[in-house]
Amino acid sequence: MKGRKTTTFLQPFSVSIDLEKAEMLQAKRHLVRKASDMRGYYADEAALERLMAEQGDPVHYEVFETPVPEEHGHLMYCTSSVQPGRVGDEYFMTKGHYHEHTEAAEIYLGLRGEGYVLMKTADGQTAFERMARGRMVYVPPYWAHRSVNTGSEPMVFFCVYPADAGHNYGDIAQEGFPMRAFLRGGNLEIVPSTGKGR
Ligand code: S6P
Ligand code: ZN
Repeated sequence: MKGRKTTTFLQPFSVSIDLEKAEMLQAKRHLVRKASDMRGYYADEAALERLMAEQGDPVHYEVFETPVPEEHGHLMYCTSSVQPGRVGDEYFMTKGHYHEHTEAAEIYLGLRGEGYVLMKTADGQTAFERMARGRMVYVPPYWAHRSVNTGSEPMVFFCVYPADAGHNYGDIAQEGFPMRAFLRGGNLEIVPSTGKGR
């Protein structure tokens, strides 16, 4: 083998993903984001409070991971599951982040449900790509990404990205996202943000 080993040496391993349920089995890390974790993110803050008053504190999304060392050379992988639902007329979504090392790209592969990945750059470019079972979305370096479930069942996707990428939520918390996904008049609308929420 050529070259010096500069990252943790691991034995090969494999994990199962139940493709019917779209669940990573035996995941070792499980992150849950509930409505109360999403305060400040949706356009209609009052609608989020109403939803919590009516439904308790429903789960908005979960991430299942079997971690590897967060080091250059390794690849982190996970499944994310975004619940169906709306806050007012805005679809449930993830917080969204840049990678701390902004040159780190990411691949999403849709396993279940449908929705969109909203993306933005720090210099004001925006894009969105459709997510569905069997569809791959490439999030290039420098693009912040947020996932939105526009369907009626959980939207689940597999993610893989450089394990040392890190996550930067602070910039989105400050800048907000320049577009949002709504159900209006029975139709999906992805429109520019008008100021409220992140
Ligand atoms: C990680 C990858 C996903 C998200 C997950 C939750 O780089 O993009 O696993 O972490 O979809 O979204 P967020 O924005 O709360 O991290
Ligand atoms: Zn990411």
